[in-house]
Amino acid sequence: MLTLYHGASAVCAAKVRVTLAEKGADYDSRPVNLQTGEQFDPEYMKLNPNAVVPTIVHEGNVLIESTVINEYIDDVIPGPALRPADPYGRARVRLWTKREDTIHDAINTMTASILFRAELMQKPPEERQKRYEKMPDPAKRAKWAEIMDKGVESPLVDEALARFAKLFRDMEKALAKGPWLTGESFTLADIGLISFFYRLEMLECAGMWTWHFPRVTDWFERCKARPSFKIAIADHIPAPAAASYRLHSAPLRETVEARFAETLKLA
Ligand SMILES: N[C@@H](CCC(=O)N[C@@H](CS)C(=O)NCC(=O)O)C(=O)O
Repeated sequence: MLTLYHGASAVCAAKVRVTLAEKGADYDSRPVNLQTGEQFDPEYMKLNPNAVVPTIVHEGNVLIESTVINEYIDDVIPGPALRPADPYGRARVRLWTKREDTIHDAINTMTASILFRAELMQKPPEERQKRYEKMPDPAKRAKWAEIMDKGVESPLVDEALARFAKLFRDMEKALAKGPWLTGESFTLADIGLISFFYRLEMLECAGMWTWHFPRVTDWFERCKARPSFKIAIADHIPAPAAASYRLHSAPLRETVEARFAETLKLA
């Protein structure tokens, strides 16, 4: 059986859970608590030197990187195919999944500036720094320090909003030929974005698409209606976490929506 190291609300891990749910596959669940720093445990870092989730172990092989893991699962786990059989179709899926790391970076910017910062500000400065000082990537540490300092006022938030504007525009165009991002079939291209959208919804940012992109809005509602959404995403969010998202996101909703509307005008 496949072993999955994951975090309850970690969006990259949720991507892999959705793929497993779409396959109808069972897995050995190994939760990693990102809030208490279990990702920095030296034993876990032997599996994933980047100190992030997800990681899988399958037939003795360790694999990291959610996009790569999803392709591997599609190849080795029985169930419905989540990519077309023809090379051009697979390449079109790949064009979407290739963007996921940069979109994830933008999602992380929004989460850190709206939620993590507010939660960490309630702790003493030494505690705050502990959340990111062990991150192996210096660029990631610098990003966290900047966001802890400036919050949503950081120019990194503008960069993230510009990335979403481009993504939603591209999706709106692709979905004109839908119903899914690459056409008739639901694929890894769709799967890779669902947990990102849900995170933005939890951060009270859904207006970014519901106000401007009707096909994207419809696409996300159809993704949420699939059984895999409840099994792999919604059921994993603990009630106190959902409450914290609401508490910290609601006061910033109008600011973020207005900044996004400005971004759309500029882009
Ligand atoms: N490119 C990696 C990114 C993985 C990643 O950054 N995961 C986040 C959760 S979504 C994480 O584990 N963060 C740990 C931390 O913030 O310390 C992937 O797609 O697997």
